[in-house]
Amino acid sequence: MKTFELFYFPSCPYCQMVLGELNQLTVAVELRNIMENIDYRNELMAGGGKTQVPCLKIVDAESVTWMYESRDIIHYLQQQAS
Ligand SMILES: N[C@@H](CCC(=O)N[C@@H](CS)C(=O)NCC(=O)O)C(=O)O
Repeated sequence: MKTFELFYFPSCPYCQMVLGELNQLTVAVELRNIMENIDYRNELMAGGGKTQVPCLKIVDAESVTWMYESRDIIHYLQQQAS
């Protein structure tokens, strides 16, 4: 089983595209606003290697993947929903 966390901030247009898509899908994604919580920003930097948002953290039993790029994230989430 995989879990998902989306690192984002509200005024980012790329994040809004992903959030808009999320509203259409039934995939459970926990939201991590990096402007609201410095711990999320630090986690993103430490794990993903940069603070660019949106970034989808994908966790499964064996690995953690940090996916950047709104288009890739949207495409990936659409696949998870289908
Ligand atoms: N090509 C990227 C662009 C993402 C992007 O430019 N994000 C900006 C916020 S709107 C950002 O995180 N800038 C700060 C940084 O790169 O550290 C995408 O489509 O996701």
